[in-house]
Amino acid sequence: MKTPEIFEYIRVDERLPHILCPGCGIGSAMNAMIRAIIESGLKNDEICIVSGIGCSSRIPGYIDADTFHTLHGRAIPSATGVKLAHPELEVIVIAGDGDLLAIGGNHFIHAARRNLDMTVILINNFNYGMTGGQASPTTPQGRYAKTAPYGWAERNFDACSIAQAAGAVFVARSTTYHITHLRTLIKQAIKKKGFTLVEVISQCPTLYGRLNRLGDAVKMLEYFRDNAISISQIKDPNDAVGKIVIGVLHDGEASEYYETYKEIIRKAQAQKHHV
Ligand SMILES: Cc1ncc(C[n+]2csc(CCOP(=O)(O)OP(=O)(O)O)c2C)c(N)n1
Ligand code: SF4
Repeated sequence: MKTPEIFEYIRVDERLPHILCPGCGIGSAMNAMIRAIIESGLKNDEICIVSGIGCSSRIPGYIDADTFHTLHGRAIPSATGVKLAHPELEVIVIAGDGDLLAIGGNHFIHAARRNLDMTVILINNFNYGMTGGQASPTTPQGRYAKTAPYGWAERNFDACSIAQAAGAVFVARSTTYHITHLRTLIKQAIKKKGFTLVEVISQCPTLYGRLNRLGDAVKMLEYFRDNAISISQIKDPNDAVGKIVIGVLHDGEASEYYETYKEIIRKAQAQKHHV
C-alpha cells in the first residue's frame, strides 16, 4: 500500500506520539498546514517552519523539514534571519497568541510593517496553554483564566486588524472546525509574496474550555461552527457582532522587504565600485 504523502512531512518514528491533550485544536491546524504545503507543491527541503515556545510551537518538532524551535516570543526575529539568509526557502511561522502577541507583539507589528515574505499561522486558543491557562492578549474581557479567577478585566485585541494596520499584505481567519477552508487560506497565504497572517481560532479544552465551562472539544468545535460568519455574508456591520468573522479579511499589495533590500545592496556595491 502506498504511504500517504502527508507522512513524508512528519517525523513519525522520532517524535510520535505527540504531547498534545486529547481534543486540542493544534493537531487540526498542523494537518491543514501540511496539506496546504503539499498542495502548494513544496518539498520538505523547500520550507522552513519556525516557532517560539508553547503548545502551538511544538508543531515544528513533528514536521520533517528544516525546522527551528526558538525562544518564547522570538519566532519572527528568527524567521527573519532565516529568510534573509535563505530567501529561496518558504518560511512559515507557527505561534500561539501569547507568544506572537504578548512577548512577541513588537516583532509581529514590525514584521508586518517591513513586509518580509513569510507566512505566520497564529493559533489563537485565547490563553497560554503550555504554562497552565494564564490570560493572553486575546482573552476576551470577562472570561476566566488562571490569572483571572474573577474574570479578565482587560480588553482583548484583534490580531488580524493589527496586522492589516501595520502593513501585512494578506490577512485571513478560519477555525479548527472549518478545516478545508483553513487549508485553502494557508495555501493562499503561502502563495502571496510578503508578510501574510492566517489566524486559526482553536480550542484548548483542557484549560480555557474547562475554566470557562465551554464543554468538551466537540462542544467548542460546535461553537465555532455555529458562530462563524464568512466575511462575504456580512451585509451590515451588525451582522458581525458576537461572531467569528472568517475568510480573507485583507488582500493588498506593497513592496516586499527583501526585494528592496537587494536593490539597496546593488546600489551600494555599484557606488563602492565608482569610488
Ligand atoms: C522568555 C520566556 N518567558 C516565559 C516563558 C514561559 N512560557 C512558555 S510557553 C508560554 C505561553 C504559551 O502560550 P501561547 O503562546 O499562547 O501558546 P499555547 O501554549 O497556548 O499554544 C510561556 C509564558 C518562556 N518559555 N520564556
Ligand atoms: S493545554 Fe490546551 S493548547 Fe496545550 S495541548 Fe492541552 S488543549 Fe492544547
